[in-house]
Amino acid sequence: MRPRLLTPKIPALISLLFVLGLLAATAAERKPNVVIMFLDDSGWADFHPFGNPPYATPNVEQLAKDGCRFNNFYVPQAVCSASRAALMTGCFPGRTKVFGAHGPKAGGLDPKFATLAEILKPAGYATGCFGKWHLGDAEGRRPLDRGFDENVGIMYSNDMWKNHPGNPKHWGKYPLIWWDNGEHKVPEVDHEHQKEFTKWITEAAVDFITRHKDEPFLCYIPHPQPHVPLYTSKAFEGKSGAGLYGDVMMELDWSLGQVVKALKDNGLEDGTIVIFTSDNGPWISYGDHAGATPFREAKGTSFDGGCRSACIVKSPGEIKPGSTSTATWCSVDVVPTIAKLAGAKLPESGVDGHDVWPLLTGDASFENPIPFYEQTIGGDFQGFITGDGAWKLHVPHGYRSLKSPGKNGLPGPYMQKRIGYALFDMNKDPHETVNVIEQHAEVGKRLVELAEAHRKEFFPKKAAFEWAH
Ligand SMILES: [Ca+2]
Repeated sequence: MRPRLLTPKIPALISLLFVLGLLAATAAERKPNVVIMFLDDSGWADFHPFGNPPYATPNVEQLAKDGCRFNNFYVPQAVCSASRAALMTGCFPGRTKVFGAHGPKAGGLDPKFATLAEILKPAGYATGCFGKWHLGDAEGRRPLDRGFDENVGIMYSNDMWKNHPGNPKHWGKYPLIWWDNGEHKVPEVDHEHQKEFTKWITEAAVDFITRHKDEPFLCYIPHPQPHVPLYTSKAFEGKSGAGLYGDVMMELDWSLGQVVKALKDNGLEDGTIVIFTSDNGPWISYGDHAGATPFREAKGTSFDGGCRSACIVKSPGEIKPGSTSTATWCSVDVVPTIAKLAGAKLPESGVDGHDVWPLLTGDASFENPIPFYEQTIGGDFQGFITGDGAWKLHVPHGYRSLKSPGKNGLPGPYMQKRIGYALFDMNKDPHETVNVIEQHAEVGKRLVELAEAHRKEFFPKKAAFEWAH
């Protein structure tokens, strides 16, 4: 049927209403700016108020006073690229197949999975990525190809270079490049450049915030530190009195302070959500060059020392200042939560996380709708934490455990261990010490069945899980 033609007066009225509506929307609800500071290998206890390290972290403490600290925040894989893909897409590694840490020329994130920047851009956002990308260094996979308007930093880990302590020949095959908006600003990074990384990244982020103060923006700051090799600028050398790791943490804390100050200076504090966390737990084989976690094991394992990160979220007027939450959520929830706030459309292929804004704002009636958050290492599905945070299930898998710590930038050895079907009551036993799968056989059976259904869908080549208790 052909539409009826409108009389001339009605289109004019519609136009007027449209313009008035637009003006009202602009005045009343500017979309929130989003700042995500994502550290690399920082342990849960590396900052006050989560831990009590022997160095000062006043800016992180202030962020916690102004926002909410989340004690039960997870990443779905405690390794760099996999964790970043989950944050950027809202999908588990089991879906994106981004596993482990990608070296130079490795595939990175398949463009069929939209990044947070690609999701926010159509909603009117300016987008910047400052730091370590690690989702592909080839043409078509870099930040400028993946929805970011601006990019400064490195494409993979800062130890994938000619000065690698264990295998310089292998890692030195390709130069570590410092990129600046598509250009090779430093064609081959050396020690003196690494010392400036935290400062350069901070300056770029502050500059981006200042230039984009009149439009909504996503400012993603994935610092390459405190991943080894540790470096700090001259201003922070020896500053902590607690060794190089302390100096590095103090510079990262300074960086956070500079970013928050830039928001304040530009009158943006009230309209900005700040998320501060780490991609995974500490790389403990590096001993005095690694951070600390109170939880079991560390980076590269699916125990909480690897996959539970300290997290603070600040959103003035929305999140209660100085609050603490033990609600469980995960980095895959960031994309759907931010997309909802920004009025942006999620990809039709779907995401694994959920909009958890009520959880972030302390709505006690909110129940996390997700049954569990997948835990993987490499391509190995190793278990999950339930969405209510009550249970951690491990299915049989091998894992690395520290034999003896290294020193001064050199790693110590790991030994291999193995765990069978194990169920931990995370409310009573957050350190995963007592396997209660026999005492809670009904829970165990239900969760192993859930794991088996997930395996079938995402890891079909892995042997089936069987309940045999
Ligand atoms: Ca990492």
